[in-house]
Amino acid sequence: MMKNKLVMATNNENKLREAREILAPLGIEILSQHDAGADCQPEENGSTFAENAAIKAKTVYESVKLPVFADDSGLCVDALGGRPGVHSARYAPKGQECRKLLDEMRDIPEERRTAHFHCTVVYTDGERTITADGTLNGKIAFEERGENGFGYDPVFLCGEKTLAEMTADEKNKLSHRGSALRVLCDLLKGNDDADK
Ligand code: ITT
Repeated sequence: MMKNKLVMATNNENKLREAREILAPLGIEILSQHDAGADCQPEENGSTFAENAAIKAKTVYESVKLPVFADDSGLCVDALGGRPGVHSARYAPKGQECRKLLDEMRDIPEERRTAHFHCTVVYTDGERTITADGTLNGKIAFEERGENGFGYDPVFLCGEKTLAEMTADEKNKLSHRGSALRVLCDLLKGNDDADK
């Protein structure tokens, strides 16, 4: 049966907020792992987004025994061979990631500044494990712009605007997280219809 309440395995308040904004219109309510009683920080020792998302979802599921999903995401910069990628959260101390990236890329010309955000979400309810992906293509700007969003949003250009210059709605319509969560929702619904 389609569950309209899911636990999100994350300690990142911004991901939680965005997932709520994206899933509320689809009738899905999200409980944080903290509110569900799981105060854990699973060790993300996988080498892919999918492995790390599965580690987080399964660890929190074992603790709460309710349907859970996790999001593992990051920024992949072409000129840096895909870095910081799965290491995006650990690339620099919180709040300094944009400055460090701009510094590392200061000699890279505009045409070689292509990048994408990737998000893998993994759902588990103890019986089924479902995985969905989303990406967002863009470019790394030469300076930080905008106050919204989090992480690398002030340096990620989508057309004329950085993600931090967009409203939450504008970002969620385009974002890697929005795409992955909408695909997950469709897969969950498809599964439920097949069970009927
Ligand atoms: P949890 O593992 O607890 O969910 P986390 O922040 O450690 O939280 P990740 O390991 O998936 O999560 O790291 C994702 C990092 O990638 C995140 O901390 C940001 O630096 C970056 N990131 C992911 N999505 C982003 C977005 O939409 N905008 C800006 N930066 C993003």
